[in-house]
Amino acid sequence: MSACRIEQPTPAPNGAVQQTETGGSAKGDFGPPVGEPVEAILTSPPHVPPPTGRSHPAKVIVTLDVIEKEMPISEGVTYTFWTFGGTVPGSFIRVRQGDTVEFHLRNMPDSKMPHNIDLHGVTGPGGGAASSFTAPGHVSRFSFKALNAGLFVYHCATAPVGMHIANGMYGLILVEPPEGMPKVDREFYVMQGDFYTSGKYREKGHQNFDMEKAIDEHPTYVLFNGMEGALTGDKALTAKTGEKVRLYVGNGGPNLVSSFHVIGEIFDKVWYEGGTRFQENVQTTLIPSGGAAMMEFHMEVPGSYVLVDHSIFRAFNKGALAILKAEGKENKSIYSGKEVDAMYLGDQAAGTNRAPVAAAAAAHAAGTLTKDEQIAAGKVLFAGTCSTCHQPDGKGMEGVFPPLAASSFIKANPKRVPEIITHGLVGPVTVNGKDYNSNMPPMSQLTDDEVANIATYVLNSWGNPGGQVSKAEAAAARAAKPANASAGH
Ligand code: HEC
Ligand SMILES: [Cu+2]
Repeated sequence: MSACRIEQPTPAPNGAVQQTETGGSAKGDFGPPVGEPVEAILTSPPHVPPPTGRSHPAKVIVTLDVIEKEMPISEGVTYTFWTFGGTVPGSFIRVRQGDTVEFHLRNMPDSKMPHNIDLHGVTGPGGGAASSFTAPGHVSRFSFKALNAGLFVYHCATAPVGMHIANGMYGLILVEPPEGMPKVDREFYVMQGDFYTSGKYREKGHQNFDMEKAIDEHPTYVLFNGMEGALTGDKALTAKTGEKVRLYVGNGGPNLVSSFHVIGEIFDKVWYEGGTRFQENVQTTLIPSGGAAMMEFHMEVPGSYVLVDHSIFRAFNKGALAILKAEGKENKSIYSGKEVDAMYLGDQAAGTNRAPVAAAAAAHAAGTLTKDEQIAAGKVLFAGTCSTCHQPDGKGMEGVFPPLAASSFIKANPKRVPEIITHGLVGPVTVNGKDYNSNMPPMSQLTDDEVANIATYVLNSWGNPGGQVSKAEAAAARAAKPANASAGH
């Protein structure tokens, strides 16, 4: 096998494109394993195992543990995940085309469910599923020869399959071409998944799987690496300017297709669908459920680059957002502008401390929530939700967004604040002697806790009359028929 297999089709002299072929699985058997068996190095996301560095086929032993465990899915929200290797996505597996993989699947004794594994890189019925059905406390073993090079998804295929995948049972296996992957400075492992919880997005406390929502394909969360914020703040991916970065991106689904995009970067190369050929100069690449892609880019300008599913409500309202932070010298000849700021990232911006939100949720659960805790949480939430329009200091924007600071409107009827948050406000209003006739969209995505905390913060800030809004009052405001805009006067 020569290195030319990953080169692009080159135009033939007559101008027609000549397709070079790798020969697929028929050419992927390089004979029996050579030398002693090797233990595969498995890594947790976002890490990728080192290249195999081998030039001969080997017997590779993979031992993967199935662990059912409770982990955070968002700040102050927990979920019982079913995992391959204790993480979502599961451990990254890296082998070389022609390797014989001896797979050991161990289901931990404290598991409640049987599980198995279907690797899309396996040639054979079920991709390993039938041979790997494993009851709690048991181990199963099967072998396969990795005949096709590429980046492949693996997942649990135990009934109900959708539920096992929705609970986080997927990961990636890279089958390197014989000559290995081209050298880069950094490799990262990112995998998208959609999640279905009984409560709303960011509803605090433990959340159960919601089968109805899953069947309807209405996810509560769409996430990279299994948790909102798994790759933001101090857990952001990092690189330096001048470096070449490769992402191995999978989509576990179970339902959604990903429009994968990095804000502020252009993919120099995309090995679309995780296959052998690459496309160049790509903005957004489609990653099907149960599919994967590799992409490469060169870091020129320092700053934060935002990985999103460009089906953009998923990024800003369901969690599908990660950060790659590049450090290095400014390069004003390439980009003169400023860093992506809180306007774009909201409460995902580096330095935003969401701890007060979790603290308030915990206090609410314990029945000890104080007004000060609500104000502290409300301040964080205000910054992520309201400050874009009303400004961080509540002063609004002349003629466009009315002030919340020392607002005559709020003073006239403080009780309307939670109602305005959940239902929005349309039509003429007069605030502090100035007229506005605009449209505030409903912030119905917020949970009742969040509405209560924001309202309490607004009422106790910037010279407003004070007071406290409870979760029950927020729920009542949501349920109430919205009054018309001028009712406060
Ligand atoms: C997209 C911009 C936008 C966002 C985001 C927004 N508002 Fe508003 N808000 C407006 C506009 C515009 C009005 C005036 C609507 C009208 O003219 O009827 C308004 C009016 C108000 C009023 C009544 C008028 C006043 O100034 O006292 C309150 C209270 C209020 N907003 C609170 C909030 C809170 C709290 C949030 C965050 C949960 C929020 N708004 C988010 C645009 C926004
Ligand atoms: Cu399973």
